[in-house]
Amino acid sequence: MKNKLENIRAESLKAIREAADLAGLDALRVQYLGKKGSLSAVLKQLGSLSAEERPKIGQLANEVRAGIEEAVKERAEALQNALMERKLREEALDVTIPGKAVAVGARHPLQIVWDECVDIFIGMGFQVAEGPEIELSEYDFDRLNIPEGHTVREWTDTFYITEDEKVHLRCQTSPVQVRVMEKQKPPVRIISPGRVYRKDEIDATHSPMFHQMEGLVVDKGITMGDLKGTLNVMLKRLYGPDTVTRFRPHHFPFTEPSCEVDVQCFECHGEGCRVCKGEGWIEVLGAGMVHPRVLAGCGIDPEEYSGFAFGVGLERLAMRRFSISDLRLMFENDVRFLRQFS
Ligand code: 2NL
Repeated sequence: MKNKLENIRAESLKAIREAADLAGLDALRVQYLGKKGSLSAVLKQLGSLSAEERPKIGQLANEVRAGIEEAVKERAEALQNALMERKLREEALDVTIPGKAVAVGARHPLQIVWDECVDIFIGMGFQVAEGPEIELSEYDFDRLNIPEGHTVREWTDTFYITEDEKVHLRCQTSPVQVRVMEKQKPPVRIISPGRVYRKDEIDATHSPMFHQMEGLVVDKGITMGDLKGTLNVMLKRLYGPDTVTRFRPHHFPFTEPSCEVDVQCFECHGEGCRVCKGEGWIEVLGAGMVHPRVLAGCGIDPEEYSGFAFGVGLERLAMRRFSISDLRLMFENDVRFLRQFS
């Protein structure tokens, strides 16, 4: 029996030292130390020994068991350490590798002036109104007091959708405001930014599609003073607090009286230079008191209410703001152009 125990000790210790992984090691532990293991098998035979031998063999068996347990513990630790080291090696992060750059876009220059204008007017209590780009000629022309025979109504000036010229791509955002006046009792305080269409040939200053922002205020007692005050605030916010403005008489069918608004040239301060083409002034927008016929056509009594309106081209605003010399750059979507405004 002594030999058997020594054999078990030698064989098990060798196998345990060579165990390749934790699962294999556990199988060995069961094989040698388990209830049905080889050590238990030997111990079952202790009873057949003489009283003299029994304690010696018993003690030896205990030593063998302790030795095997110790070996299993050591091997388990070694395997666990090796496993941890491999994981640390394999899952190591190289924190010095440069990160992946996120491609951040830039707002389009047109969007920048659009947002700025909207902010300015929201700050003065206006609401933003939107409407269809395909309009009824009734709303884009007739209701705005634009008579038959006006150039804007010509085939050559407008993109008609229907043969009878009753439906077309809007050439201003005024019909949006007509629709608001029809539905909403004064006070009305709105701006309507959006796309408009004219049948123009493309060049450095013309495009068949461009963006306009119109504004409209209707209430009791609205005067030219309100118009001037509001537009001065807008232009000073856009061009700086020292901006000098000029309101010059003009004609629009939908306003009476009407005016065009200039800002004094920021380059020469009115002297006349290349930027203002010798004028000293730069035209920025058109405006006027809403024509009584337009108010009446929308169900608003012009005896009780008055209003002012204006329209400004957003491309021109952006071109002046960012010194862009060619309108076409706005619509070519060349990233080298767009990145300049980030
Ligand atoms: C321009 C400037 C303008 C308006 C637009 C307008 C809208 C309604 C009633 C009256 Cl609903 N007027 N809009 C007024 C004056 C000027 O645009 O240069 N247009 C060709």
